[in-house]
Amino acid sequence: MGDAVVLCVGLVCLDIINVVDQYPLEDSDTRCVSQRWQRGGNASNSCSVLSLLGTNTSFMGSISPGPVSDFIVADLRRLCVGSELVWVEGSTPVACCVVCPMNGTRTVVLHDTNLPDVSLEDFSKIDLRQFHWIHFEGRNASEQTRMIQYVALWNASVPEEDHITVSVEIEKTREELYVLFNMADVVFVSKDVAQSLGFESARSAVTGLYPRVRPGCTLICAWAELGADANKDGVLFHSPAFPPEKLIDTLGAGDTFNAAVIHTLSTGTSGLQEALLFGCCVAGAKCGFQGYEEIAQKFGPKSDQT
Ligand SMILES: Nc1ncnc2c1ncn2[C@@H]1O[C@H](COP(=O)(O)OP(=O)(O)OP(=O)(O)O)[C@@H](O)[C@H]1O
Ligand SMILES: *[C@@H]1O[C@H](CO)[C@@H](O)[C@H](O)[C@H]1NC(C)=O
Ligand SMILES: *[C@@H]1O[C@H](CO)[C@@H](O)[C@H](O)[C@H]1NC(C)=O
Ligand SMILES: *[C@@H]1O[C@H](CO)[C@@H](O)[C@H](O)[C@H]1NC(C)=O
Ligand SMILES: *[C@@H]1O[C@H](CO)[C@@H](O)[C@H](O)[C@H]1NC(C)=O
Ligand SMILES: CC(=O)N[C@H]1CO[C@H](CO)[C@@H](O)[C@@H]1O
Repeated sequence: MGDAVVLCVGLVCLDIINVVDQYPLEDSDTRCVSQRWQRGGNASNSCSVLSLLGTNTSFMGSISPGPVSDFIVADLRRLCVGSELVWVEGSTPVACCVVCPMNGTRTVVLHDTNLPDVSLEDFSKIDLRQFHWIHFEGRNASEQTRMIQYVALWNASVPEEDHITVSVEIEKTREELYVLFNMADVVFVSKDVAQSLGFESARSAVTGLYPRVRPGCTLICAWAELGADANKDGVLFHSPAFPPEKLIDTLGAGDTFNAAVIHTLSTGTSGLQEALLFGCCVAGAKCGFQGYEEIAQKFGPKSDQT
């Protein structure tokens, strides 16, 4: 459905990715199998996947002028992701990632340059008429709460068909983010957060955490190679994982899953069970290749799947 434009708000950074066949020893001097620059950040990755799946999408986040932002801006354009960038002074964050497919590990060292987060003031400057779905990567709960309240006011002022659905991702184990549980229509809670709150499976997490969300909310928890579970008003859903023949690159599997679920739900024509299955299917397939591009051939609008 071409008119569902999705905005994702969160971090964008540069990922310098080194693929190695053996994790390097400290103070050693080794070669990698391959190296690439990739636009990263959870919300920014989800935008790439949404666009490759054929959903119009824009990214909103803070960025500082310089060679890193030149790369990022060109890459957003290359993947047809619209941008609502907030230009600030400082330096754009860069992450060095060492991906070791043999061990199934991806070690990330992020230089979080603490750019000021997108504020309500920035957010209130964008034209909300173009968006039907806004996804927030939980980072700054107080400011994001205000933005979501702003969307609620917007909803109240426009006809039903122009209402904006809100989703949030609660990925980091930071207590102050947990107020976001009860602010959205769709909540993605990570395995990390679920485990830190004492849950040992996706199913127990979506059941046990349901009292924290609003009635009618869709609560979703992905659990790596065990797939994902969801709960909507006490009705439980599950999808298994669909592992690729060979694990190549699991970096961003979670972001891919979120995007594929949002892609499915935002068309409004498919249910939650289909969304979970599609999420696991695309995320699993993504673990079998580097980066995201192949998603377009396998699952995009011109492929024969979906
Ligand atoms: N090893 C795997 N094999 C098959 N599917 C996987 C694997 N890892 C992740 N997935 C798929 O990706 C989805 C998201 O997983 P999860 O959120 O645990 O990823 P993640 O490790 O947080 O990814 P990242 O942190 O790199 O974004 C899972 O529901 C599953 O469908
Ligand atoms: C979605 O993107 C396509 C291609 O860029 C564009 O032609 C179309 O008008 C967009 N739709 C909306 C609703 O913005
Ligand atoms: C990777 O796997 C090898 C071989 O099993 C093991 O010796 C090594 O400790 C592992 N490294 C990490 C970082 O897990
Ligand atoms: C959240 O964002 C606002 C606006 O950028 C900023 O003033 C505030 O310090 C941020 N809070 C945290 C905890 O980062
Ligand atoms: C906006 O409207 C949609 C559709 O009615 C509703 O599901 C959603 O909760 C509203 N969003 C907010 C933030 O109030
Ligand atoms: C930059 C950033 O916050 N990356 C995170 C994206 O999400 C994964 C889990 O899905 C984290 O491990 C990353 O650190």
